[in-house]
Amino acid sequence: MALKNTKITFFDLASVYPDRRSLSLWCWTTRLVLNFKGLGYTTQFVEFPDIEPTLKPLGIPPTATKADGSPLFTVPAIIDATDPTKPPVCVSDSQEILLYLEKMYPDPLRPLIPSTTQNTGTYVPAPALYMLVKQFVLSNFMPYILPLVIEDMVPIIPPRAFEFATKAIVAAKGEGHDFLTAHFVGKEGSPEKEAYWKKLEAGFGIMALILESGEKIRADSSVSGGAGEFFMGHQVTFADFSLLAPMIMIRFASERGWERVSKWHGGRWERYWKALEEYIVVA
Ligand SMILES: N[C@@H](CCC(=O)N[C@@H](CS)C(=O)NCC(=O)O)C(=O)O
Repeated sequence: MALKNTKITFFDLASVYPDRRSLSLWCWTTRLVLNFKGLGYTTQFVEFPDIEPTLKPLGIPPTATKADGSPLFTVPAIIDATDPTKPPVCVSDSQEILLYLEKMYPDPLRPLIPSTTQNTGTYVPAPALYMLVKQFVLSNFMPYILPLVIEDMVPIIPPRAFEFATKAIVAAKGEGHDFLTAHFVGKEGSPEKEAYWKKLEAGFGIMALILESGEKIRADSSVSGGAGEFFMGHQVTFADFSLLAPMIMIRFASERGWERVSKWHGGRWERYWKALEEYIVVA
């Protein structure tokens, strides 16, 4: 698909991979949206210690407040300089970026946030589905993913970023901690770590159940074209990217971790990855 003629700078979190691909769930949700929409963009990779010094002078707004009351600057962020007659638009926070891109560059036949009134021509986003998946992932996947992949992830984190994250942990927990030990739950195969894998598998199990029941309903009905493997059948929506992003995080941090996940639920997640693979591209 030809790229749209947009001039967007995307600020993403760098890893040590040669293509610098991110290990960040949030950054991946934004990249998936940019890729899905076929928008023209360039990536500026930043490491943790460089986020604030890079974003602040550009006028990109912070997304939260630190414990000491100062503003917290985060990636993903974008600057959209597509319209030469207007000042560039700076947007931070993956949720805000999604809403901005969906509004500025809508694709009525492939809305990422399907609207309840999409056939009437009035755009009224119906956020419930993707919010449900996003919140589910945050509560039921994220507490387990980092401890499960941390050992494999550490060598892929740029050393300065590791030191930066360690400093924040020492500030919060005191000396004797680093980014690895703070998230470490046990060696691969230990009962402690296996218990975490079981919890993550249970979370994926609920998502499998939901996707399966949708497939069954659609297969039983007269919907043309078969069941479809996404939350909305054949239509990819942001609900799918909310589920795909943690899978990307697992796979890019730990190939052996992904080996395990990809076999769960009859290989569903390997198939899901393949169905969405065209959007998992570092441009
Ligand atoms: N609510 C934000 C969260 C983004 C976020 O936490 N990003 C992390 C990287 S994964 C970050 O930039 N952290 C900077 C820091 O903690 O100093 C979003 O959805 O974009």
